[in-house]
Amino acid sequence: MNQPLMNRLLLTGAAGGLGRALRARLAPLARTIRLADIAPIADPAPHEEIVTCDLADAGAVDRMVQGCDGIVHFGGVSVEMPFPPILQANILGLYNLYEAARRHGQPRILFASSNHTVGFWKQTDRLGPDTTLRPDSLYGVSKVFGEALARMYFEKFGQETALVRVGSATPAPEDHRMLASWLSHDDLLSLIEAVFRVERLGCPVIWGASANTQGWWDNSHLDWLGWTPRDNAETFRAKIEATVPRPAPDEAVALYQGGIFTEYPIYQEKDA
Ligand code: 15L
Repeated sequence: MNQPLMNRLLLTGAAGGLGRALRARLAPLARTIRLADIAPIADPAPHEEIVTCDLADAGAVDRMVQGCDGIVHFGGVSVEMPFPPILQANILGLYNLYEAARRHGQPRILFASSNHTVGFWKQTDRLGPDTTLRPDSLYGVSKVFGEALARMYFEKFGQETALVRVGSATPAPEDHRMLASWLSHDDLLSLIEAVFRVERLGCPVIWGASANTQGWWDNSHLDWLGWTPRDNAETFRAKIEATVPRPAPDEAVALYQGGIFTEYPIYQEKDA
C-alpha cells in the first residue's frame, strides 16, 4: 500500500485479544492509529496515540472519536456476561459511539458484530445476509442491537458501517466447530483494508469467516467489496482431529452454529 487510506484510524478494544493481535498490522492504513480501551495500553509506537475510554462515558467517547476518519470498533464486551456490563459497554457504549460519529463527520465504521447473532441456527444450515437473527446469548442480543443501531444511522444520516459478523478470530482453529467458523487474522486484516478502501460501503452484513471448505455462511452478495479471504480452516483438520476429542452429535458445540453460547444461563451479577 503506497498512500495510507486515512489520516487517523481509531481502534477501540485495542487492549483486547484481537486488538493486540492486529494493532501493529494496521499501521499502513493510516498516518496515525489511535488506540483506545478502558484497560491500559503500553508502549505506543511513533504512529500511535493512546486514549483511555469507558464506552459508557459519552464525553470520553466524544473525545475519542474526534479527529478520526475511520473506526474499527472491537471495543465492548466480547463474551457472555451478566446484563449490566453488556448494557453499559455494548448498548449505551454503541449509542455513544454513533452519536459521537454523527457529531464528528461520520467516519466510516467497521462494527465487530458476531456469529452469536445467529447462534441458534444449526450447523447443517447455510446462511445468507438476510437470514432471521437467532441470537444465542445476551451478548448476541447486544450485537443484534448494534447492527440495528448502525442500520438506523445509515438510513437516517448516511453513516456507513460494515456489520462484520465475526466467526472465531483466533490465530488457528481450536476445535471442530472452528473448522467452519474460523476467521484468520490475515483475512480479517484484508477485510478491514477492503472496508476502508471501497468507494461506497453502505451498511452491508459481512460474514467474518475465512474461505473454509466447511463454512456455513454465504458472502456472495459482496462481489463489489473486493475482499477475497485466502485461508481455509481445512488445512488444520488433521491436527484438530488428532488432538481435540470430537463432540457427540447432540452436544451444543456440534449442533448449533453458536456452540456453547446456546447453553449459557442468564448470568446474574452475583455469578460474575
Ligand atoms: C465471539 O463473538 C466472541 O467474541 C469470541 O469470544 C468467540 O466466542 C467467538 O465469537 C466464537 O464464536 O468462536
